[in-house]
Amino acid sequence: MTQTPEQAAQKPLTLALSKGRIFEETLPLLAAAGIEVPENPEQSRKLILPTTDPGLRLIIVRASDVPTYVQYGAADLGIAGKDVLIEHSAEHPGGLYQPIDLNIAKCRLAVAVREGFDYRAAVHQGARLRVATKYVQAAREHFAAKGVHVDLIKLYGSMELAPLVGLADAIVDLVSTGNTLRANNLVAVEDIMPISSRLIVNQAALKTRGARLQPLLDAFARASA
Ligand code: PRT
Ligand code: MG
Repeated sequence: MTQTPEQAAQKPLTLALSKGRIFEETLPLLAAAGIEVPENPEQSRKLILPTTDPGLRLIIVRASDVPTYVQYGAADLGIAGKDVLIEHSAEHPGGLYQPIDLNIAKCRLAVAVREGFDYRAAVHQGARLRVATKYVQAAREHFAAKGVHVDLIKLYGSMELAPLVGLADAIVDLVSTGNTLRANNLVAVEDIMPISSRLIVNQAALKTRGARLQPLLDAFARASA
């Protein structure tokens, strides 16, 4: 894996992102920088995608793995939701430079409960709440700041099910249209924070490949302003 500085300078920049909404909403930002992506990861199943800029390639990874690829330098930069970045930073503090809020893949992190569950009364009475979530770090900070005692139950998906089958009193989940909550007879009772995706950059790449990275960072900043 050891490279001479000349080899490193010639290697294309690698941008890590997840398929789905982040990929779709990144395409217009790349287009604003004059860069097109000829292949669609949903169809091609390729994990490394060329772009029309020979100096830039994409890698397609799980949303929660994007910070890991960037932190270890396997990707020079990446795009990840604030939700993912909060959970990652709790385990790997200080490893990532997060220069630009791209204002894409927007939603909010919220507390939701079963319709009819009196969340305010439970909080007011000082009841110990069972909260299921994938966002353990953000949830812990939120309830600690409010002085609410919670037992957090870590889940990896389908949080909406937990209150319906008695696993938890509440969930902390991302909400965009609210359709998923409604379909499962849940209601959002508290907003925790607005979420959008940020550009993240490997610290070493910023130093050694800054001249290559800067025009791309500038283009992203202009396109997302
Ligand atoms: O899906 P997978 O398990 O592979 O990973 P992921 O869910 O982490 O990835 P992906 O692509 O679904 O989400 C990537 C990023 O998009 C997240 O990290 C968020 O920052 C952002 N984002 C924006 C969302 C949503 N909106 C969103 N609505 N991520 C997830 N959702 C889910 C939410 O968890 C809930 O299940 O959609 C459902 C609610 O949607 P509504 O419209 O019914 O309210
Ligand atoms: Mg998803």
